[in-house]
Amino acid sequence: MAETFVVPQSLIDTYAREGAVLIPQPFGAHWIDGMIERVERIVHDWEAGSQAFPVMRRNGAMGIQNVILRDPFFRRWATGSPVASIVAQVTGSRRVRFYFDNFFIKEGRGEENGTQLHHDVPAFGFQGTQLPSFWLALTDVDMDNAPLVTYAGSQGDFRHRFRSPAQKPGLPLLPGYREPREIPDYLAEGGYEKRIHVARKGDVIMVNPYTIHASLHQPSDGQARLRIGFSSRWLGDDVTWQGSLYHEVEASTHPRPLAPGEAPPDDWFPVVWDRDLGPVAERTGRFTTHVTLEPRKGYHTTLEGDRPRPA
Ligand SMILES: O=C(O)CCC(=O)C(=O)O
Repeated sequence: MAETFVVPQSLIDTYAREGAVLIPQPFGAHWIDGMIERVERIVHDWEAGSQAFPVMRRNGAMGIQNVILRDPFFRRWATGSPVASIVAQVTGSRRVRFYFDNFFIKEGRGEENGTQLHHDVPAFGFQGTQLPSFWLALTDVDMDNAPLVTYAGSQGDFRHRFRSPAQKPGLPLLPGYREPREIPDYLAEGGYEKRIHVARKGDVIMVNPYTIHASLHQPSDGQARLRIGFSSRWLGDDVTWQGSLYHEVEASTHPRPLAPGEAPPDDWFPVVWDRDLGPVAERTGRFTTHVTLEPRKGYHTTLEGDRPRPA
């Protein structure tokens, strides 16, 4: 039976007001210990030549994507721990579906591995206000270990979009988007206060997809430190497909083109948790998603939506 965790109303209010909130220790130690053991094993095996997980190491940082789909322990966490019900409580969503996940591991020393200012909404083809990042600390993340930084209130009225600083070069600036170099002006104009989220291993920081965030970097003091953040993304009631040229890879994974404004199809993104029915995926065993790293061959995305690629 899925475990429960009741999020205090004060934290739900903080998330609504500030666009981010730290939730202290919502999971039993067995989940956290198991996840740490698994991710250490994944990195160890990758260093020994395994290709089972897509690990990327660069500039004192390491990323691993889509671990939940590939690893049975992480899948059990996604369906049997309180994660999906916490997402529902904090975002006010009636139903929650799984989207994808990525690890943000920092193992370097110095400025190169801080995360740049950005928000998540432009990076995803599915968009809405109920699509949080559920960022779980798997190490202590002190001031000197690259804590997350968010700007309170910068989720604004959900109309602003800065294209991703990590976007593939050469794409045009689409209508409705601004350049990421304009983010500091947006923050200054709004007077949004900077919050630095020092976290203990096992703490969660939930971030609204419109909230501007970043991370500090590890200091250049010669000491090797490991900082592990595990970010899973979840789809709530108001999320629909808004794919554009910026979401070509994601669209290419879809078995059929989605219409703009279409809700996540049930068979691609089955419900994990429902306010009336509780932990649906745990009971039915139906759990999957459609974001993978490997674009499906034969699809491309146009400004009107994604379409089969002409022969
Ligand atoms: O952990 C980090 O440094 C960045 C995390 C992040 O940007 C995210 O989860 O969206």
